[in-house]
Amino acid sequence: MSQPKSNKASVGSVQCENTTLNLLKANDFVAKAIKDKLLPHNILVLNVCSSPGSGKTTLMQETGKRLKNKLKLGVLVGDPETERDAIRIREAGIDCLQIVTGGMCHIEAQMILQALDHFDYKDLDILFIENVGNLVCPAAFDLGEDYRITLIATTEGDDKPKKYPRMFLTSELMVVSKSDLLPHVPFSIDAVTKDAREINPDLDVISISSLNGEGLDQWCNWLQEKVKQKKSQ
Ligand SMILES: Nc1nc2c(ncn2[C@@H]2O[C@H](COP(=O)(O)OP(=O)(O)OP(=O)(O)O)[C@@H](O)[C@H]2O)c(=O)[nH]1
Ligand SMILES: [Mg+2]
Repeated sequence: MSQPKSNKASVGSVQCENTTLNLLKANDFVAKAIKDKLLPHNILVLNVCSSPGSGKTTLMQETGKRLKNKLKLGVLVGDPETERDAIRIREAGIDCLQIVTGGMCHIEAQMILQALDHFDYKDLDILFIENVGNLVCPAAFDLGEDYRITLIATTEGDDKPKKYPRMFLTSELMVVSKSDLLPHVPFSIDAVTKDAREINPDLDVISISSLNGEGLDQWCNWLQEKVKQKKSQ
């Protein structure tokens, strides 16, 4: 079995004592239970992470518009409070269940396991998990996903991968969002890609704008390719 994402070592000059390892071991146990539960259904599970406001929900909505007639999509979306994101996603025609974390800054595997009892997932091609907006804590919690995707918006600054390395170390795809704003902000796609790949050389990178549609074909192709690979496993 591959090493659980939550226990992957981070890089940096100062390593703090990790006092949360027992909690993470318990989480990894539940993440494995999620994998076992979903295994017979061949569902591609994607854990979508980012800082607050980088464009995760907007990307879910745009993905729905483009792929809902080709693939069966579902979303579990986590927020500390409100049903707002779930309402937006359902308006785009995708089945969605809101996970209200009650103030917690990340989704834990046990929340997904509980949510699956209330969500019709068995016929899905893709189950997206939109994580709570946060570049730190979600990196530590394996949710049983096949791939972790991290958005970084052009408005956040291109220095973030080195400051929040574990998020990028444990992701397979980095989506640079809000590319339509590039003419207005000091942000270099080359610089952010170089930094992120120094942490994780295997990281895929796609640049998108949910506003003008740039890169969304490439994003949808990435998703369709991963679904194909999942179904052929
Ligand atoms: N210019 C621009 N704005 C965008 C784009 N995508 C999203 N936005 C805007 O960014 C804001 C935040 O978008 P959301 O999709 O709610 O972001 P989020 O990551 O889901 O936010 P949280 O769930 O709160 O973490 C909204 O005002 C969106 O309209 C984009 O591609 N370009
Ligand atoms: Mg959102």
